[in-house]
Amino acid sequence: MGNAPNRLQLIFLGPPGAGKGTQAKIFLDRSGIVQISTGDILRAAVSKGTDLGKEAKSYMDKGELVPDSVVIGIIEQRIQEPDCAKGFVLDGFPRTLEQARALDSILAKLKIELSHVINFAVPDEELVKRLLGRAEQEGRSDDNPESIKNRLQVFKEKTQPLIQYYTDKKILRDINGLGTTAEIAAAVQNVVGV
Ligand code: B4P
Repeated sequence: MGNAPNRLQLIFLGPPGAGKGTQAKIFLDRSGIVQISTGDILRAAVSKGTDLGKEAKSYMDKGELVPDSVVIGIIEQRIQEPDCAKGFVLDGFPRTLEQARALDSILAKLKIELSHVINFAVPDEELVKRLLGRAEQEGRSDDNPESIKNRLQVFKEKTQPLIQYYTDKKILRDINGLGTTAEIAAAVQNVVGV
């Protein structure tokens, strides 16, 4: 097993508001490597009113995770699309150990490996400030105080164990998520080399 030269498979990990989506977009502009955001895919389904969207909305508005089987199915299909030939940045996936283990199986079948898992560390107070700021600007339905509190709790219970999971695999790299977006993008570039 091994990656083709120049392929990059990255995971951007971190709590809600850590800057995963923000940094994945900057990375896409710089490298041309696609961003796969489960949050964006689910929000697009909600706005189109598809069956997936109707199911996802009830979880997202409360700050709960959408069931593993749903998001795993989305990712399995998406990473086999032609625009992923140079690799991809997973933004917001995996979020549970079950998702991480499923991703390992999917990648093993495709004979590709994760390059790095970038963990953006940001204190809770700053996360809440950012998400409430976004609520004022973008009006996302899950950026309200109750849902934000739940999303942070869900992160600690369900997603934080992934830090140990990827530390054990020796591919986790911590990045300070405090600072300007340009400073953080430079730190990502330093780790990834692109
Ligand atoms: P996401 O869309 O992933 O939402 P998020 O965790 O809030 O992160 P996002 O990427 O949007 O924010 P970012 O940190 O970039 O998920 C939404 C919901 O979808 C979940 O709650 C869940 O229900 C569902 N879902 C998604 N994936 C799932 C999965 N795998 N399994 C199950 N359910 C899933 O940035 C936030 C804000 O911070 C922005 O306003 C930005 O401008 C600001 N910001 C970023 N960097 C900054 C910086 N350096 N300084 C100041 N502000 C900054």
